[in-house]
Amino acid sequence: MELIEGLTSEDFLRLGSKPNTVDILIIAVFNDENYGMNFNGYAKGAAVYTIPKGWQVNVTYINPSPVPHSVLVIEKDSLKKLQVAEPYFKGAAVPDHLKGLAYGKSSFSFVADEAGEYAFACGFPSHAMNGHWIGLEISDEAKAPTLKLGAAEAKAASPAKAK
Ligand SMILES: [Cu+2]
Repeated sequence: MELIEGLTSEDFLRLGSKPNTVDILIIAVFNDENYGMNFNGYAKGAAVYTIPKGWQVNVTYINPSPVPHSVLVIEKDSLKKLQVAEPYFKGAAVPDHLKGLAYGKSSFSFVADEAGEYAFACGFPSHAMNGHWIGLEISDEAKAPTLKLGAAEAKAASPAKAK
């Protein structure tokens, strides 16, 4: 488990090193929830990131398991599609998101320039419709990013990581 050694839930959401940027960590198969089809231990939208509109989102994706998964941002409404084709925001996907990635790490950035309800979804065929997604709200009202895990209260982002 070298890929996720030393990482904690504090790393799931951190302020970025520049203003109006945020660093998000998404770990596929974090535990056994939803037969492993989870991100950071949550599936079916049970975790929700809220990001102020206009912020830059830097995502690090890690899959420590031998089963291929991926992540991309799609509109929440398109979760029921069998094949999740393209990311909603420019650049908001890992490479080869339909093929997936096992035992690996990848990263991407995008600008959340449109408010709405989205999802961080797995692009591996049929996974998103089987619950492999968590929520992403791009908000006009939010002043700061938050992360809500399960029934817990939404939590503010951790401080930027010391470089
Ligand atoms: Cu998946």
